Amino acid sequence: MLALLFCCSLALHGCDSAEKGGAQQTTVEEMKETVQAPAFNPDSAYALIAKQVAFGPRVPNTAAHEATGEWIVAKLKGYGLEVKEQRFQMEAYNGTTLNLRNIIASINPGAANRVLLAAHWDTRPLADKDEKEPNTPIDGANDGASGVGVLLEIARTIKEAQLKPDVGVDMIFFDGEDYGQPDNSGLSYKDDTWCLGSQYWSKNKHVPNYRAKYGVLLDMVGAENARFAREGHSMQFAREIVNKVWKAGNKIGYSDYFKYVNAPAIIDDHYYVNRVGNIRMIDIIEYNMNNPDDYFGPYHHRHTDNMDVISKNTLKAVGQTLLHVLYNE
Ligand code: AHN
Ligand code: ZN
Repeated sequence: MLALLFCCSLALHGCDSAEKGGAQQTTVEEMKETVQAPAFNPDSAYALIAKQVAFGPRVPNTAAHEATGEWIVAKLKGYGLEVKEQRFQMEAYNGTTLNLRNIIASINPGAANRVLLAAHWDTRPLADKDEKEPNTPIDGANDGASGVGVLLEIARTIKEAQLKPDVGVDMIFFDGEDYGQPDNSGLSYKDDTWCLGSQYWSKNKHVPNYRAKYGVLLDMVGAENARFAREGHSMQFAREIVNKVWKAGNKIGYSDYFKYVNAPAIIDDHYYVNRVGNIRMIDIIEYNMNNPDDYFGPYHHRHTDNMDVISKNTLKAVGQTLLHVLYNE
């Protein structure tokens, strides 16, 4: 849909004088008529998260991981997206060879103007922050499954909707994000042990010379009362995109979630997409504003990261905000 421009002060003051007036100047952005995006269904997103968790922990080199990858591909194809898979191997911090798979899906593949959405679909092989059973894998309902659930539900919503966004949408489901070196591994610190799938993709795009206007990464976007702050690398690489998304979230009623608060920079998939892949990407990631000792929520890398932490209200806030952004590009 073409953005409809109108000059709101024309009738009262005449366009020229209003513009020269400075204080009354209206930016082009504000003069665009807002497109109403279709409704994001949080019940459906919740079910898509529960389904992933039911496979068991999605740890690379396990049957549950393989089966979940197949399921994500089948879901995307079922929603009419064009799907590409990247299978590759990388070595983990502890020397294990990981069999990994990035999944890339496209809506409206012919559109030149594109937005890239991302989430990681693997789960951490350990619960290294948990006092109990720190060496067994976690459900990763929030850390992993929530972002995937929101993306799949966005794909389903666009498929079902009569009105489509003008912009093309690509979705990347990164593998091997959460196999990073634990703090207490006893090994000397190694760089670049997290985010293996995004490191691979950033060097080996699924399409040569792939370009997107910008990207949005979702990580831990499902916990009850989640707060999303302006993360440091997102601000450093893509401040205007943070502003755009936060403005959208606040405008449509989710000011409890999208906070105008700055948070420290973290290494997450968006870091490699920005630094190595040369595509600006922000991270929507929960920030625990009340705990100076831990960036993340109390369930993080613990066995409590299960379906009990997932809130449909949070899923709705994130999913509806992203749909609003896509439909207004
Ligand atoms: C670090 O802890 C360095 N990065 C967090 C990335 C992450 C882990 N996201 C989910 N799990
Ligand atoms: Zn994690």
